Amino acid sequence: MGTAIVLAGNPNSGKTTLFNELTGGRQHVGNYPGVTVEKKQGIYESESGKFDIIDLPGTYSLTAYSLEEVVARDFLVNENPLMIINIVDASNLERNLYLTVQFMEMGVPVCIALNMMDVAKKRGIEIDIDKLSKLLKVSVVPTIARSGKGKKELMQTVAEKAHQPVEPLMISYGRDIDTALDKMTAIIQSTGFLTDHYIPRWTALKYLENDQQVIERGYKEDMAVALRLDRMVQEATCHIAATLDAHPEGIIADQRYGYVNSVLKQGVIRFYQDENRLMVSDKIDRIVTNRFIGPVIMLAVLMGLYQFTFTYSTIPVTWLESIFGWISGMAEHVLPDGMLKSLMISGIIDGVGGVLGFVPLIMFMFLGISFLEDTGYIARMSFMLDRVFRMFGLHGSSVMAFIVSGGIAGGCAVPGVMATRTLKSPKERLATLLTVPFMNCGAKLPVFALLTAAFFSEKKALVMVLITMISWIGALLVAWGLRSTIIRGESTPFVMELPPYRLPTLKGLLIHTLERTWQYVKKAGTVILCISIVLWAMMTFPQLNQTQAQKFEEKRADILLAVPVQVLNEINTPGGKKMTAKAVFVKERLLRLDLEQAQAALKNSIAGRIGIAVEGVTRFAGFDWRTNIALIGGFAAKEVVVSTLGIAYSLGEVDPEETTSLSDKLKTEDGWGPLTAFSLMLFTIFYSPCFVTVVCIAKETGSWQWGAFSVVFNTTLALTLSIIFYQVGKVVIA
Ligand code: BGO
Repeated sequence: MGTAIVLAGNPNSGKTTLFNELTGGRQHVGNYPGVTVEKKQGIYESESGKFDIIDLPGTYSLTAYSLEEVVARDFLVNENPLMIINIVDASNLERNLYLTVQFMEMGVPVCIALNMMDVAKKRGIEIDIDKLSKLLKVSVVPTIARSGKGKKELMQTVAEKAHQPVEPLMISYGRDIDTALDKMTAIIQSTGFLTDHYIPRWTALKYLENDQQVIERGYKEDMAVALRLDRMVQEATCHIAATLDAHPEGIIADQRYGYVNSVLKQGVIRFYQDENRLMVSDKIDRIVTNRFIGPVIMLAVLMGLYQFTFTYSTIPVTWLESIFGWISGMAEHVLPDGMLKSLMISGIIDGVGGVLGFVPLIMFMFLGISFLEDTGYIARMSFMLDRVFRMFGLHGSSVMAFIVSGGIAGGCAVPGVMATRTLKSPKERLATLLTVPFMNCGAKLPVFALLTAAFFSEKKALVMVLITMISWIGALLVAWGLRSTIIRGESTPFVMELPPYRLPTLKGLLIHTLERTWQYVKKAGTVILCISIVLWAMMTFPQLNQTQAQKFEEKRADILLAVPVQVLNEINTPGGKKMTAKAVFVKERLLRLDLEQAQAALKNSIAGRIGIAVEGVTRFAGFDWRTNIALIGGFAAKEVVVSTLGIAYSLGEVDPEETTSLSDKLKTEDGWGPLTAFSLMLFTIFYSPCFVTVVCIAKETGSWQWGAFSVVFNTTLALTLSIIFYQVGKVVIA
């Protein structure tokens, strides 16, 4: 082992200042061998000993991308210094510790000089130094290099720890990388490959990071082993690209940051304002996080957020509906009957209306959430609920997304998915956003209302409670299942420290809200419009062929030919004087014919054909082709289930708010009963989210695979549950 102590750290962390403080006038400047990078050397001498101090070039990482990084790394490997004094900027811990972790992975002894403590204090950052030291298992000494404060303690610690053996840090990089790392490390160890220079796991890690310097050195050292390692890296890279759609290098960097983050989140950092504010916060917390009153306050706050999002946003939603209603009316009036008119109204205008219709909801929800976030209340809520949610692999903050999505029946999964942005851990966020669609959004309610009115009119309240409980239990169990299988991984340690309460500024709230809302419009808008048009086409094409259409025309002609001209005039002058009984009768026959034609057209469409094709499976859950078409329509928006059922049962488009005629009809239909109705409710809770939610899931996760997953997984789950329920129910009733 050499005798030098090196100073290493990020640029601007205060290395030069500390170097000057330690060495005073006893320093000289040269170059590192073969390169023009400046090398400063000096001597520190005190009662704790005499040390050579070398100032390494400032770097953020230890890859081989820049000359500075290569120089720093080579120096550590070739000169084998006694110890690294790693200067860490206390006001920017996360970024600085990223480098620290890499030193520790190299297995070189590290002592942290936690510099800029004055700056951190000014910024309201308080650091638990003992905890940081304990978690990282390295000595940490606070310093203010500018004033020389802490330098003596630092050098005493260095003298004490310099000769102690160190264990290299081993971070888990996730199953795929860890498996490759272990296999490669074993080969490196058994062949002694580059072991004179690096520790085996570090070499393997650098191979996976595609580090050209180490790879070139490897070829010179032993071509056979180097090629074997190359192959293993290629295999791992392909596997990771296929399974995680990422490069090993990216995952390694993410996991390192994840490690640093988890250390910091275990109570190492605390932000505070000033003593007075802290005391006020403590007093408020005594009530707000109280074991008994806390949950009541939380429920009230959640109800308040829910009310705020869904009550006040109805005003702009109504405006938007009126505007789009007016535009539709204009198109209806101006455009000639035909395909273009149908596309304009049902595809484009409804599609744009659909995108913008969510904007007020999202805006109001984010305004509410930003307010709770900025005041500091969300941290309290997460703190109180974390233990419960953690059991299911979620996070305390998941609760808001569930509530907004319809945890209290009547929300909406689109803002719910967006609300998961408050979750910092990617795995818990993913599990939350995949399960929030199980909540009972406002669009599912007309379906429940229709079926309850038809088959459980005596037990409306009980059915609603049951449905709410099933959706919560289902969502939590699925989250647990996902977190134990495909989204497996440690839960993020929860930040137990709670920031002080603050009064948010209006400007801050508005900026947050507008930014997040704009992201929804920008990211999801165009895709939603396209899918809206595709769904319209699925429900419209292919149209009835000429012979089929002709048949309806002939029937219409038969009716009209059989009535006197006077009655025809009565029918054709709407708003005229009261119609005679004969005219009313004829008009009803014509209307019934229209409805039959609409039913035939729907049955003939792509959606209709799919509905008929899957009947072979869905009848085990009690659903015939008509229900199937309605459920396909529900992919556009869940309330469409009701209106499409209306068309499928020749009642025309049923208004989801007014379903008496449809519920009366279902009561008398063959194949319908309480069992089928509840099976359909179960299916409605769990099956594919509407496509707007699917687009949001894809955009928020950054992967269409997760969007597709939510469609396939949820529908399979829903069908399985409904079939089990229906079949068991049939046996029990029999
Ligand atoms: C300037 N506390 C404070 N407050 N500042 C510090 C500390 C500390 O503990 N340690 C260092 N600084 P370098 P690298 C400057 O140069 O040692 C300051 O890259 C200025 N310059 O004084 O150079 C230090 O070697 C004009 O600040 O870092 C320096 O790692 C106005 O952090 C800066 C204000 O230190 C970087 C500061 C013309």
